[in-house]
Amino acid sequence: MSNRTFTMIKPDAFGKGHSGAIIDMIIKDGFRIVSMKLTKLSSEKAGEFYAIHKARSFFGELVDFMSSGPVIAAVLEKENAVADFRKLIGATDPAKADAGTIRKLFAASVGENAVHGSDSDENAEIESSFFFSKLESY
Ligand code: 3AN
Repeated sequence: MSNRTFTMIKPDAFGKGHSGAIIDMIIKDGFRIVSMKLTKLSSEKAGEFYAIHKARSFFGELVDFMSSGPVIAAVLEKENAVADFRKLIGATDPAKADAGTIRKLFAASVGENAVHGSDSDENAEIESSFFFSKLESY
C-alpha cells in the first residue's frame, strides 16, 4: 500500500474536542481521506493493536488509555504518506515535538499523545486492515 498511512485520533484528543481541528490539519496538509470511522477499542483489541509493545513497562497503561474512549481511525493517502504524516504529527513526546505539529498543539504527554501514525508502509497496511476489512475509495 504505497502512498498510504493509517492514523487514529486517540481518546484524549477526541474527548477534549480536538477531532475537527486535527482532521482539518490533515486535509490542509494535502492528505486525502480514503476511509474513516468512529469506534471504540475493547482492552483486548487495544492490546492486539499494540502487541509489539507487550514487553514495555507502559503496555498496561497504553491499553487502558486506548480503550478509555472513542477513537477516529482513518486511512490517508498522499505521496510519501508515512513519512509526511509522521512529520505532521511530531515527536512521540509532545515536549520534543516541533512547533505547529499536531502533538505539539494537542498532546499532553508521551502516553496521551493525541494521534497515532504508522511508522512504515508495512505497518500502515497491517494497521489499516485491523480497522477496515474493505477499503472503499471515494
Ligand atoms: P509513536 O506513536 O510515535 O510511533 P511508539 O511507537 O514509540 O511511538 O509508541 C507507541 C505508543 O506508546 C505511543 N504513541 C504512546 O502512546 C505510547 N508510549 C510510548 N512511550 C511511552 C511511555 N514512556 N509511557 C507511556 N506511553 C508510551
